[in-house]
Amino acid sequence: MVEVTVHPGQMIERILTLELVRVTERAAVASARWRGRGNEKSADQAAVDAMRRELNKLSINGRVVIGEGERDEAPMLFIGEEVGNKRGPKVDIAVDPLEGTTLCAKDMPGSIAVMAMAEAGTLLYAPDVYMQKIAIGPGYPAGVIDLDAKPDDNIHALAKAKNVKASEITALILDRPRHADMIAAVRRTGAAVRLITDGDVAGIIFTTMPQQTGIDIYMGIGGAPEGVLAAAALRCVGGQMQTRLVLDTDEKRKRAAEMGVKDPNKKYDMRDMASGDVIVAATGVTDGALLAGVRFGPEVIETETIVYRSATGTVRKISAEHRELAKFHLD
Ligand code: VTB
Repeated sequence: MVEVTVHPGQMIERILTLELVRVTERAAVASARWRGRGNEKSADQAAVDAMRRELNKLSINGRVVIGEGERDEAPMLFIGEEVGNKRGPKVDIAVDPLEGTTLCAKDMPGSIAVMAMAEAGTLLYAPDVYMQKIAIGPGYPAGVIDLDAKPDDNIHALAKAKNVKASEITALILDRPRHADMIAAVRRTGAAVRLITDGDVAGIIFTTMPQQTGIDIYMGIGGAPEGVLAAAALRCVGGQMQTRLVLDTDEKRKRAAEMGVKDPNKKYDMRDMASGDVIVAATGVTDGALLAGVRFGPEVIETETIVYRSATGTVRKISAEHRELAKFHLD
């Protein structure tokens, strides 16, 4: 018989991996009831309620570092809120109970319930502002991409590292007017641009599985909380990511400073955003390239979840059939 020695700290993490899956499953099911109803607020609220309820059952001493907003504006899962039953390890919690609220409200592909849990003090405490981001998946030499390089230079450097022509590269970019110049510059290299209307956490994760998704690189400006969640996932499988907070007003600089941001122009890399051991779980709400959405049957609810663990680099896809439906607190 093979003996497996598990470090006590790792044991907690291993057990919590499945606990995290339960949390995102509940949030996904709750918000999936609101798919296609045109009501972003209710879809988000349902996910928040479910996620908070489950988080508070976990044997952790958790603190929300990425949440629904600051205390005065978010009654639940606000930044700084303590979660868990206090009988476990000290951990940082980053949540986006419904990433892609608009996608869910319109029943469009790609909305997910996502969260990360990490050793206390290791996730970037990021204000809810915009963030410049660039990311690629694993397998490239360090320093191939640079947030401050021109988009076309990044495409050419990546093509060279991949040993293909620029025309064989596909970049994923959020479809926003602010990205018009970037999109044009990427297309001028011959590379393709896939535009998404929302959901750049999944968008960045796409770069880690180019064979499946067809995406080689993500670039553009999205939310900072979403950036930290994506960095945590990338930490588990490898890849490169660089970001910078967009602190373009005194008010934003002040808020960031209060949250511990010393240098407002700092260029963060993946490890600045997620420096310790981390677990990330995401459950599909609507169908998407990463995950299938929730399926409601007469007696069974099905979910699909992906869970990443940095300590071992293990990625699990968990397809679940739920038969005890009372646990979802659906009316
Ligand atoms: C970004 C992106 C998110 O919303 O925050 C975006 O990171 C909002 O961008 O994934 P705009 O302000 O330009 O609309 C998402 O797409 C979904 O929350």
